[in-house]
This record gives sequence, structure tokens and C-alpha cells, in this order.
Amino acid sequence: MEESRIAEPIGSALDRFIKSKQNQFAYASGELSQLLRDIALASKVVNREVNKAGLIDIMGSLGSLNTGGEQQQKLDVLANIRFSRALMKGGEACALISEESESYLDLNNDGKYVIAIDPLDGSSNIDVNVSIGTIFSIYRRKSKPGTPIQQEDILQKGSEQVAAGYILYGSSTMLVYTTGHGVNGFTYEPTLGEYFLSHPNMRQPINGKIFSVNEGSYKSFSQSVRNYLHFCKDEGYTGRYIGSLVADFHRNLLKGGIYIYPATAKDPNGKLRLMYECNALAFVAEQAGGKASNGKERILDIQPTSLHQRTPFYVGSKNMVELAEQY
Ligand code: P6P
Repeated sequence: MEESRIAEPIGSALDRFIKSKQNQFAYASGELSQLLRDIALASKVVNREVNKAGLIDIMGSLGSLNTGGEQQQKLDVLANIRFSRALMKGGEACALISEESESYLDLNNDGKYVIAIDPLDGSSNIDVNVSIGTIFSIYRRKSKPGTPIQQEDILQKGSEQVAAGYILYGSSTMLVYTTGHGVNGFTYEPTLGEYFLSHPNMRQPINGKIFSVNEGSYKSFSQSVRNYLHFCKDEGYTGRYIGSLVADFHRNLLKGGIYIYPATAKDPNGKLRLMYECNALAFVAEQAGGKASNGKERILDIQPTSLHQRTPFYVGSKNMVELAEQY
């Protein structure tokens, strides 16, 4: 049997796991290992700050706004610095697209990968001690290493991702990622400073009975969205909405369910960002047997036209997303 198909035993450390799967990665194996190591390292630092947020005066907002005009929480800015630095030091990334920066950041010109990241999604939940997350996408640059970054490197479709995942800073901290060969989840053991394989080969239930949507915006939902929500309620589904995308996504990945952020009066293109929120979670969802669309087309097929563009987002159990699309 092909070596990479042997399931890694639960409890394998992340580094060992990445090495054991290297031949599944289309490019130089060491490069992916380095990228995932850089991301995991930064997440360990952010995890420490997130867990102590209440104790150190890094709570509350910084008073500045990010590219989306949202209040920047101190931890947002700190997380952005940590991930940018780790990726810069790792040497594999040539550019970084981040919710916290208007334009992309030039990292190492010889780097072969472009990273898109939401360093700390759901940051408004920091002060109320609700789970928050980091979401990341990894693309291969199109232009030659050593030359200036081109638009074609930056605005790539989600289907071009070579890896993607998220970190959930929850009751335990988890790193979940895919390189296009299934999805694996690792749980962080802070006393050892290591991630260990806890959820091998994650599969999203094809059906579910959980719907996640902010019904406070019900009045501005389209009739088709309202009709789908009526269906969910007629079926007696459970409403679960944490207000933190990574937490809602992760629960639905494990238990089955659908997360919807549709067009609203306030956000006619939806609130969520294609490049550093939706593409990564769409890749993970599809690799786990789920589905992700903007209500009409596959998220991963959308050709981006700007770094911070928003999209309506329907993601989760395959049959639930397909039914929502039919509505
Ligand atoms: P609303 C957090 O700001 C976020 O980006 C996601 O994590 C979350 O699901 C959504 O927005 C919450 O938005 O409009 O329901 O408060």
C-alpha cells in the first residue's frame, strides 16, 4: 500500500504527520512543512495571548479600524504581526494578504507561496470570552520567484489553493487543515507546546439538523433565504449561531449543519471575505465531503477581482447546501 495511505496513529505530532504526508504535496515537500510550521508556531503565540487576554491589558479595541472599517481589537493587530513575522522568518512566503492590511504585504521575494489570512476572526468576541479563530489559505505563486509579485499571484481562485485550514482558539485549541488529500485535525497540548493528531480524516455528515445564521437580519434576507429558514424550522432543526465563523464552521463540520451569511441590507454582497475567510473554509468543507457556495456557484470557482471582496456564504453538509441553493 502507498506509504501515504497508511493512517497516522492518533497522537502523532503535527511535524511527524506533515513529514509522513509529504509525498502527497505536489511541490517540494519541505516547503509545505515549513509553511505549516510557521503557521503553527504563530498560532501557539497567539493562543497564549488569547488565553491570557483577560489578565493582560490587551483587551478592548485599539481605537483604529481595519480595511473593512471594523473596530480593530488589540489582539487582531497582535495576531497579524505574529503571523506576518513567522511567515517572513520561515522564508517560504512571497506575499501575505490579510484582513488587517489594505494591500498585500511583500514578504520574501524568492518565496514560492502566497498566503491569505484572517489572523483573528470573530475578534469582537474576545472581550466576552467566546471562541475565536485564524483562517488561512496557501497558494503557489504564478510568477517566477525573485521577480516582482504580479496581480495573477494575488487574485487566484479558491480552486488554486494548495493548502488551507484554520485554528480554533476554543475550550481547546485545534489546528485543522487540508492539502487536498482529506482533512485532519490536531489538538494543542500547551504544556508540551505541540499539536497532536486528534481527528484523522475528518468527514462532514452529508446531512445535518443544525442551521447557523444571524436571524437579527431576517428582515433584509431575500424571500428565498427566508423560505429555506422556514423549511429548517418546519423540520425542527436546531439553531446554533455563535457569532464566530470558525467556531460555527467547526461544530457543523463535526456534527453536520449549514452556516449561512447571505446578502443583507447592510452587506449586499454578504459580510464574509472571499480571499481569507470563505475560500479556505470552502476547501476544507469540500475535502471533508461538504459543500460551499455563494447561493448560486461554487465558492472555489469565483474569480476574485479585489483583495477584500465579500461574498454571500453557504457552507456545510452537502445535502443542506444543495437544498439551500435550490431555494
Ligand atoms: P454578525 C465575525 O465578525 C464574523 O466575521 C464571523 O466570525 C461571524 O460568523 C460573523 O462575522 C458574525 O457577523 O453580522 O452575525 O454579527
